Amino acid sequence: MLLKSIFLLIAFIAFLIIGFLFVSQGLKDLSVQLPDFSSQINALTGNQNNQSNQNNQTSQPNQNQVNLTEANLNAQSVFCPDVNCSIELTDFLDSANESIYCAFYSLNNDNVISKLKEKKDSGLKVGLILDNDMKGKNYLSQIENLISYNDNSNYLMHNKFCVVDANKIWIGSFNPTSQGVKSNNDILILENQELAKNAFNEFQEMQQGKFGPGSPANSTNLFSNVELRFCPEDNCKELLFKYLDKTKSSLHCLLFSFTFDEIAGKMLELKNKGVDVKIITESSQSGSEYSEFSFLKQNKTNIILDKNPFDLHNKMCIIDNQFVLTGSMNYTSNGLNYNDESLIALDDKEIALLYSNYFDKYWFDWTAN
Ligand SMILES: [Ca+2]
Ligand SMILES: [Ca+2]
Ligand SMILES: [Ca+2]
Repeated sequence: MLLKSIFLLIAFIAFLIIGFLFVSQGLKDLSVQLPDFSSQINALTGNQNNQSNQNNQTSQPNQNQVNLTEANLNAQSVFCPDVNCSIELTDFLDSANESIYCAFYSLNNDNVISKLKEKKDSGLKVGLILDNDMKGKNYLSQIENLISYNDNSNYLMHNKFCVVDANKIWIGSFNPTSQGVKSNNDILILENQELAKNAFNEFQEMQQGKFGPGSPANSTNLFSNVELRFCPEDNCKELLFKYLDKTKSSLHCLLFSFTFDEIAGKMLELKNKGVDVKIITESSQSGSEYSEFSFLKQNKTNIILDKNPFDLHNKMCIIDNQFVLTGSMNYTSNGLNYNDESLIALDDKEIALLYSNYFDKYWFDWTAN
């Protein structure tokens, strides 16, 4: 009996020792595996960071360029519906002597269509890129031979620019359509060969069927007082935030569709720092659950809705009465990340004053009872 008890005790102790060794070995294995596993996670996230850094580097044009020179620019602005933008565009196209290359999301204005045909018939080189939303429209039949379409339906060819005679560009928020003329839109007309070349390169790129994310990030920034980028490849977000970050006294924006949280967050941050932030956004877009209207309003930022029964279609901001940011890019995820868009930043006090007058007029009209 005693022997049996001693045997059982020894067996129990042996069991405990073997069990302890087994568990501690298991823990050792785990303790070896855990660092490996976490180092794999680190490696993965590290790689991802590197990758996004690389992407940022390739899509932020000319970050290393220094000593940019001031562009010799002849700049004009056009504001609708204060003037008839289709007449202004037709006049602009009429001024061409050699070539016209335009990229528009949509086009149904008869005068513009007739002018393109007339210029082509008189021997000019004429090219047009439209979004595939415009394909098969009857009124385009007379110029169908001039048109290339964006055939990728995952995102829009949303540009609104023209280059004429390789030295003048028309660029802004205006689609030459019946709706476009009655809506609020702004356009810059800039005379500069390098900017025109940049826009023409983008035109050619799209004509070759290269649209959207992954199309060549080939915009070059040569100037200290103006920069033109084409989204999504040229990192328009970086350009926009470069200017938002340096805002000191005022930020006045007219924004058609506004759903990009990070931009609204930045505006609130600026407002809280004492910057005079004023935003007008399109009323028909403000009901979207993604709209920043309620967020900014709840946070006591000066934001109002437009009273144009058509669209407040601008995508522009005036910063410190000195800088103008405008183009085709809505402040939305699609605008910043997926569609073919343009964004131009201009440092020009005279043009900024014209933009401020336009802004102030509508701010006054639409805040008055
Ligand atoms: Ca492109
Ligand atoms: Ca490009
Ligand atoms: Ca409206």
